Amino acid sequence: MTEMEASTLTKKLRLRALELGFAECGVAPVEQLEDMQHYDAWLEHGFHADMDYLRRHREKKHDPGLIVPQARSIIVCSFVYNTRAPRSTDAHAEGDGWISRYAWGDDYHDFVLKKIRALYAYLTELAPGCSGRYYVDTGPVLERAWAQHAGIGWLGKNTCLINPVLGSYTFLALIITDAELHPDQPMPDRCGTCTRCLDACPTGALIEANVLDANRCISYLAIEKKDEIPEALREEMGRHIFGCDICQDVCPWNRRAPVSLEPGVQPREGAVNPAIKELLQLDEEAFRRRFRKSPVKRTKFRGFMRNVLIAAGNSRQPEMRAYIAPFLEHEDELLRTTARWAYDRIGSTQKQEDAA
Ligand code: B12
Repeated sequence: MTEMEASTLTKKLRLRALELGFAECGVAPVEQLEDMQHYDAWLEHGFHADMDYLRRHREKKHDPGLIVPQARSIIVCSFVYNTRAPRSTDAHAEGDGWISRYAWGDDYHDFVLKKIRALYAYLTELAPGCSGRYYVDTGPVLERAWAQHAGIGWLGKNTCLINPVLGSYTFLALIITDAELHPDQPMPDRCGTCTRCLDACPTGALIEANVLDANRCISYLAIEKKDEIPEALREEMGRHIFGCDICQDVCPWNRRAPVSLEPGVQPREGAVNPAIKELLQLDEEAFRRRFRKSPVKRTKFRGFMRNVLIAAGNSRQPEMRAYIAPFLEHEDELLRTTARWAYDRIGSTQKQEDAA
């Protein structure tokens, strides 16, 4: 393929990506990424917590050629999930919890995957005989690092991919292919001297610029951690029930972040600032119904209720105790012990207030 042909093909792909609803599309040439040194150091420090798959993915992440033989190009697209609704850092009622912005609508693993699949189909139409693999989140690929090399953002101090126009409320999707495409230039870092994200993280999970210790990250604790949440971190979790948006909500690049009209990301009823009391009354069946096809289902009922109980404790509302009480006798030890913690926390808060 001549350079001219590669350039035309790349332009056509970009146009198609925009038509499919992606906000950005760039191409990174497959090469050794310096970022992989940071990745290895991160694993060595145990910052991946219990996410063992990140260790298993290491070799393939180093070499995309192990996924697609003769891989030459990585096409990275971003998809805006921001909607016009409050930030976690805005004041909200003490009886309300917080579900992460990205989880207000449908599961992006489904609807963004459909879009990247369609883009891949178009690529194979334009360049018959090429091969590739596409992923949204779950593949053994360092998505944000490739996105930076594809010129669609930089790696912020909060570790998120930030784009100067779009901000960071974006999902990433990519295609690894052996097709020859016209590469973009990596995007330079524009965080400057700002440290708002580092300063705002309640658990100190951003231990330095660009380095996140998942063991302390509220998003990890509330979504990925399967068992007990360490007591020392429960208070700092505040009323987060699923994921966390703080390090993005304080980012100045998100102040004017555009919103998406995609039906899949529009908040479902009760997704924004859900009432904790109401959530404590869900049984397994009602949980499954309410969060069908939503990212929230990932925690399953058990993990979700553990988080809701912690949020209830942190709400400091005496009337919450009546809703926590049934869990004190729950057959699952995790829910029983978390309920005890929540119940006692409200008790101790009440005592402090009475004494004051
Ligand atoms: C594991 C994982 C998590 C973990 C760990 C997060 C993390 N920071 O690594 C947990 C569960 C905590 C998590 C949380 C979230 N996640 Co997540 N997650 C992933 C996943 C599957 C892998 C990420 C990974 O490999 N991390 C390993 C570390 C080492 O990578 P890194 O932090 O990006 O570090 C890089 C740089 O910062 C730099 N670096 C590291 N150390 C150093 C040191 C120095 C000195 C320097 C200069 C640079 C540097 O090099 C590293 C390698 O490139 C990706 C999907 C994928 N396949 O890539 C999604 C992904 C990163 N997550 C995503 C999202 C949306 C989230 C949340 C916003 C969800 C939420 N609201 O709760 C939060 C954001 C938290 C945060 N600040 O990162 C999006 C991010 C989109 C974007 N615009 O950035 C992704 C890309 C999924 C997707 N397809 O859309 N996530």
